[in-house]
Amino acid sequence: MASSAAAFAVLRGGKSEARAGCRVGITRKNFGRVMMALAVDVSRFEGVPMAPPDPILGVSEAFKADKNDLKLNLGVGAYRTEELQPYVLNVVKKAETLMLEKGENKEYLPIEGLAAFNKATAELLFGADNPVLKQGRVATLQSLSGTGSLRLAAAFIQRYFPEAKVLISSPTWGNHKNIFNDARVPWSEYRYYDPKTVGLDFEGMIADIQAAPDGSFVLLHGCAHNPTGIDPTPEQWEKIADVIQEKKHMPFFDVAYQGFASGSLDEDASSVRLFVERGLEVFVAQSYSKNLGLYAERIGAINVVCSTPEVANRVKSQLKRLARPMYSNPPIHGARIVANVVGDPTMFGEWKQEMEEMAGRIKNVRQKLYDSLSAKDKSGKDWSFILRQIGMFSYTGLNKTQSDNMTDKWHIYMTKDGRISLAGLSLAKCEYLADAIIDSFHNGLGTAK
Ligand code: KET
Repeated sequence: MASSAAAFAVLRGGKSEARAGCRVGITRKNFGRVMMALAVDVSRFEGVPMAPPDPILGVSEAFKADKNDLKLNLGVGAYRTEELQPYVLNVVKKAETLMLEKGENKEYLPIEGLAAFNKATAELLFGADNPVLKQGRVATLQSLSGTGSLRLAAAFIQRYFPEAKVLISSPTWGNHKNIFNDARVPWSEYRYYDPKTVGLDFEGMIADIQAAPDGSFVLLHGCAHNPTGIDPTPEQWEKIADVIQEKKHMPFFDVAYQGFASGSLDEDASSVRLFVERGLEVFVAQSYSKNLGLYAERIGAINVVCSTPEVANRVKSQLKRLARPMYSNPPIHGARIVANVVGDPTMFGEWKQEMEEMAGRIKNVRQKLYDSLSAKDKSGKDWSFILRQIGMFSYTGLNKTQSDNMTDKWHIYMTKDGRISLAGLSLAKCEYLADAIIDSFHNGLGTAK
């Protein structure tokens, strides 16, 4: 309807009508109520404008097109080895071998996904002994990784809480706003990052959550906040929970980096567990893109902790109802990998070890980048904020112009908010990166944030 209307508009009064020759070869067909105009020399997509490149995934496209040998992709948050190659975890290969040996079929999964995956993923998140699981109070649905799980939850909010708005941290992962926009869920921002301290604006955050209308949804990053790498302390999480509880808000966690912040799966889930222990109802979107390196498998889950098992059943039934017309049911391969790894004590142990190694490699480059910056930069600038940030990223404080300088002059690809993915950095490239940052910071046109 929209495209036929657009084509019609183009021919009736749009700018193409004015172009010489456009009317040549036009035929008109009657499709019921809409009189459609078909022209051989006018595309039906005339009214479709070019979309801008994605601020994160578009960086990888630009990187691929660059022929310079020095180029470095620090855009997308994807783990690379020290040789800057993509990494498939050994436990993933093991699980896949096992799956092949078993000769499992490719029949459709139920709408809610693979039962063994849903059990494993909820246990990983909440802890296997968590009473909410024993009591059957969690609605868990396998979905299309973190993004798909967030999108499903957003559709649920739009349908059942049409008056509510979602509070999002400023700044946040670039796709959060798109997700809520597309789901037609209103959102506003709460203060999070303080450029003066290069740390958390805790008072601003609390004040904004307090000032929001009662019953708002508060989107929180479970750990390793993207893009800042700054997480609240355990005491600050308690205070955040107090305010959310007071205001009858709904906590909504995005957990895309469990295990990547501290290297410990349990520690990284402690924020979520704290809210659950208080008896609150909670949304949690999970992703296995980063911690199991299953980016392209699109494997994750949406979990909704509810006050009773009966409520959980109803919520789950509605999430399934939303998923069915969107994508019908989720893919099986990644779900089987996760179920095999998390559900098997030996493989689980091996995974934890590999994750510690990945997190350790990132910590090493973080340290080396800091050392290189401190040694090379004679301006006296304090770069120690880099060491205080955690997870895959460093939020450098470079503004857009300076970030452009990083790319245009140094062939270092990064997002324009000044975020660099340390997961895409090697020890060997730290000095080069430090040179580029120092040059961009001091000489890049424009002023630092
Ligand atoms: N939440 C956060 C906070 C996040 O950083 C990502 C991905 C996701 C969810 C979704 O990941 P998924 O693969 O859908 O499970 N972030 C990286 C990749 C991307 O932008 O898609 C990134 O920030 O580079």
